[in-house]
Amino acid sequence: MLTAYWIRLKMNWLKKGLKKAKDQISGQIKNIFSGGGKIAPEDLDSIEEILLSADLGPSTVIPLIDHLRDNSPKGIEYNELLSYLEKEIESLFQQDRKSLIQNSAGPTVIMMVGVNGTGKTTTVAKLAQYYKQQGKSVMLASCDTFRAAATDQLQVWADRLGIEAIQQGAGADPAAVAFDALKAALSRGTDVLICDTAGRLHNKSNLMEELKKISRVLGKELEGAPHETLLVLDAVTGQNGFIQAEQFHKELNLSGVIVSKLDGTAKAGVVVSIEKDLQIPVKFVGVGESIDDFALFSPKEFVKELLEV
Ligand SMILES: Nc1nc2c(ncn2[C@@H]2O[C@H](COP(=O)(O)OP(=O)(O)O)[C@@H](O)[C@H]2O)c(=O)[nH]1
Ligand SMILES: [Mg+2]
Repeated sequence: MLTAYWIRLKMNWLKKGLKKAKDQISGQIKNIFSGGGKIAPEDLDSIEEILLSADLGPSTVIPLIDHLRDNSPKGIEYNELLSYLEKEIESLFQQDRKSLIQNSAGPTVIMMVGVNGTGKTTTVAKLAQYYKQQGKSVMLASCDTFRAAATDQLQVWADRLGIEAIQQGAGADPAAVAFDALKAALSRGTDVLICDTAGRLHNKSNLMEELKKISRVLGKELEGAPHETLLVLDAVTGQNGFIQAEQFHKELNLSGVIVSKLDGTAKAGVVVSIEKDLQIPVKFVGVGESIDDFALFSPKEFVKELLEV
């Protein structure tokens, strides 16, 4: 059961999540080599453009291409180019990769944050499913009290998953909901509590202050909580998403990023910028709207899939 689940996630992530980016990168690189043999140094401009258009960012792309220009005056073979790019891009990711922190004394508390519409609520459900498949008990906290629809949406997922979502309805204090939910998780011995939050608030409330308050309240009730603060970032927003990550990290000290909607864009390179320039690990990716469209992020598989035909 668990194995089938993992295989499905892995296939989804590689095929579905990276299809557009793969067409953009390996598809076009292949075209440059279509005549066979080596490519000339002047073709490196086209390779540079291809990598930039996938949002790999100038600070990553330019040094790579400069190195090839300086060191391959007689041209480069296809395989040589691919293995160089694979090795170098993979080395930009954090090498010592940890999975999500577990609070063995229980519960493990996770806060999901991000701007409106990035996919937080959907990702809360995907992560709950991920834990359920590992035999863990999961509870949700409906801390997006901005609209009644937000609570309803989380409740629909909770019902489908057969788990409980603690809620107080629209307009309630999000920190009070978090407090209630943590109390409930502690008293029931729940393994994992995932808190959904709002991406915007009512007039005059400051989103970051509200999120910090939720975090403080959780930490007061249970030492070390929240154990993970995960930002959901919509891959389609590219560079804008990168700025969001920077802002959330400054305020909330993120423990990781989940990149959603990777299926909808060729700009998968944003994943590299987040790790390299912000030094925040990308822990999972979302590759569609259904609950299984989700996978643990692996830099090796990511780079291989993007570059190899
Ligand atoms: N294609 C695609 N759509 C997604 C993904 N994750 C979420 N969505 C969709 O994005 C929209 C907003 O998601 P929601 O979870 O409500 O975002 P929230 O406002 O951050 O809670 C919904 O229509 C989701 O189905 C994903 O990985 N891929
Ligand atoms: Mg939501």
